[in-house]
Amino acid sequence: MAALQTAATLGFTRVGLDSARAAEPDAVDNAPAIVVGSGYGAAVAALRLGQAGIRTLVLEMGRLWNTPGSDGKVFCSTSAPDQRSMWFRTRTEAPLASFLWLDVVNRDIGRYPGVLDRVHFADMSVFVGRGVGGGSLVNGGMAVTPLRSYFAEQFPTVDAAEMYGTYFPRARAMLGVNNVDPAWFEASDWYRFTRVSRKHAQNAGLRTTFVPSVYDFGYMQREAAGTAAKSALAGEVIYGNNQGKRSLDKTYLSSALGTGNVTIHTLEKVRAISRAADGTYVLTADRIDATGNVVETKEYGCTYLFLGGGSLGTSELLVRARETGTLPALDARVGAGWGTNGNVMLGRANHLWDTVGANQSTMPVMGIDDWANTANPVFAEIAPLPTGLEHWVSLYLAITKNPQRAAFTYDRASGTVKLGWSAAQSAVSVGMAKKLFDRINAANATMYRYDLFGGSNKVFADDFTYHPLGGCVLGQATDDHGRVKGYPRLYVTDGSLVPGSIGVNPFVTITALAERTMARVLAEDTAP
Ligand code: FAE
Repeated sequence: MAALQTAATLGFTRVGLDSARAAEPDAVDNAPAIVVGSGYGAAVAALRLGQAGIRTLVLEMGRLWNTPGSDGKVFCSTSAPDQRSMWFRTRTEAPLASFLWLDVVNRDIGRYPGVLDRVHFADMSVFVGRGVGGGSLVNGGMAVTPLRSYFAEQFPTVDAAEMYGTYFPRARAMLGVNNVDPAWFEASDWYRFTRVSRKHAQNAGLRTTFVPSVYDFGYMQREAAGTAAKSALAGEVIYGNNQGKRSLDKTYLSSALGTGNVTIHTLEKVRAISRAADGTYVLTADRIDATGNVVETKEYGCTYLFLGGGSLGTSELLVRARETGTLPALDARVGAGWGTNGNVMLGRANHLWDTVGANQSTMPVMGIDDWANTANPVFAEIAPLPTGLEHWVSLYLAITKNPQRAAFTYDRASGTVKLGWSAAQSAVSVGMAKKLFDRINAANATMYRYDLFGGSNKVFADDFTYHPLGGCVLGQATDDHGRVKGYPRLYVTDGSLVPGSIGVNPFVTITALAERTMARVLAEDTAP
């Protein structure tokens, strides 16, 4: 972390370039390689470029989360969120909007570049992390490798043997994936909620499976024993974890900065990409201050450009570039193939004797795995609802095999990029989740909760996703290694490569695909 703090505060001017560039105007900063964003795909790119000795600049629109606030903590708590919680909002917009229909979850906050964003489109909103580390700062840490057969179905042109033999293991090792100790899990107060949901799934004849995590379970056990400061056991997750989680700033990005070749600029949002006559790329970026005001507009030049702004960020940049004519030769499939990974959230009401516990860890460790049910494939993670009080709620995030896809389009009048996902497409995910949970309710004589997602008795939260995937699908908008069609030395390394669905939580897949891209690109494209 020390390396990160030092390097990220360094200025960045004209790194790694020879004298041929010296004649360029002062306003232009250049690097051989630029990486947009600092989430999973971007972090892999930055590390592997840095290790290859290529000077690299990372441009991240969020802030570096390393400075404690007045409470002594870097991130604010979920129960008393402040300005650090959300990206330029005046009120938080938590996924779980209410309890007993009461508006007791969300809070008024000051506008600030907070760590969690909820990006609204017409019929879908998308939660994303903002800051050095992207989604790793806010996510639930579930580090799941997809079923090999489903990976092969989604990526028919990728060598699955190589992925499962080389890149998935490499990604898991680098991310610091570990497993909960089953004996500790069975005895722990903090996972009673999971054991209750497991019992109810088993009563319906369903299979459950442990899922690995990037949260350090050794640390969590010390939290439980009272010998370490509580984070997962103190309700921390969607607004950041102050301890315990191996987010990217502690893994890939820290190593990237350690190479001495990588620099990160924060609070700089890339808004346009074009190409100079000599084939290099030109990026226009707005530098913002803590109030969101643009304090400077910068231009950067690079030979190699890696897009890691996530499914939304990368799709937006490329759709705009194609439609405004700055990169007119981009493939027609740029912007297409987007999906929600079939996400639906829901709650069930338990019987009074089935207590879920006042103590709940925020890190899920188990899923109900009914993916093999070809009539209705669903993988549902058993999610926590840590309120500090017994509430008898079992919460789930279901990942359904929803085949629906949508596209991003450019709206000339507003200059914005829209997402064509409709409520009818979400209804497909709901239908699948309902089939599974109707079974569980029938087997346990339980019912759904109607009070958790706003005042309209909504049972299935189908209007948001944690897993935006697609928009620049591998093998369609790019070649089989993330090279963007039509533009040499332009690459995509993030979740936009995944065609809308991967059947499990996606960051291990995104990381492994980025490792595969970087191995190929460094071997073939950057040779002198
Ligand atoms: P991502 O991590 O989103 O990073 C993109 C970065 O680029 C961000 O830092 C942006 O601020 C930045 N950016 C975007 N546009 C620009 C621009 N124009 N200029 C400069 N910077 C830009 O991308 N997944 C799991 O596998 N397991 C989980 O347990 C899990 N839980 C989740 C819980 C929550 C609440 C959320 C929101 C997500 C969760 N996810 C989980 C999803 C996971 O975090 C997500 O798939 C990855 O973070 C996506 O990685 P990317 O590299 O695509």
